[in-house]
Amino acid sequence: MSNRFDVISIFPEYFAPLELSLIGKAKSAGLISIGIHDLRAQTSDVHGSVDDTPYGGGAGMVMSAEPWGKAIDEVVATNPSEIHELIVLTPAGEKFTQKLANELVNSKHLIFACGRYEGIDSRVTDFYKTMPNFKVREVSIGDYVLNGGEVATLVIMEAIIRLIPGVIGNPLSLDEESHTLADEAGTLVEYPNYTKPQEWRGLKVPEVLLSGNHALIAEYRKEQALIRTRNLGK
Ligand code: 6GU
Repeated sequence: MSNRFDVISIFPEYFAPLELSLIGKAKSAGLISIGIHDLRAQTSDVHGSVDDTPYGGGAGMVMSAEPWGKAIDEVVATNPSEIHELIVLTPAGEKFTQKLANELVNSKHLIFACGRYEGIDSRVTDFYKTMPNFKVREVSIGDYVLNGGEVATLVIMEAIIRLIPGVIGNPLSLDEESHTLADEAGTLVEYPNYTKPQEWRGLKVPEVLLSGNHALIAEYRKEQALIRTRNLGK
């Protein structure tokens, strides 16, 4: 199970929300530990430069390899884990899914490298891919462009941390969620939920949910999940 998370970014302030809610509680309870690291701490010039113009020309700036190498080495030196999984956030990465969250929760040590600008000098991933105790993945959260990997890191960390035993009050609720429900055709989104009162603004809770017939309720929910999944985006 993941229990150590390190994040490297030029905007450490982005990660203040990790103190809140279930993730904040998981930290206080000692279920996980999180380190947030300022990339600029690894620079030596007065301006704290972390980027430069791209070889080959083109618009925008590229993040330099050296501060990244130093920051990653420092994080590794203080976490003597047998294996380190480096997640580099980039819109050019593989798509983050529930399946990937289920896989990453098994990594003991995750390091998130939040790129900005036009990305990080490619030799950083090339180098760590050659390290025997490293796994490197480039990950995107969807087909749109953000200003940097910080928000994507928050998304991915939340999806992983809630899977760690003890973080969620009722772990059975994980089994009935969107993207965990499945049929022969693939994953489904969740069925619609209702709570009291039985009638709200003239809208009634579906009768079957009040019937107490568990088999019938399960059948109804499966059908609703299928309908919702089929109608996504329509
Ligand atoms: Cl991980 N980074 C950026 N900059 N944009 C994204 C993304 C990541 N995932 C989707 N868009």
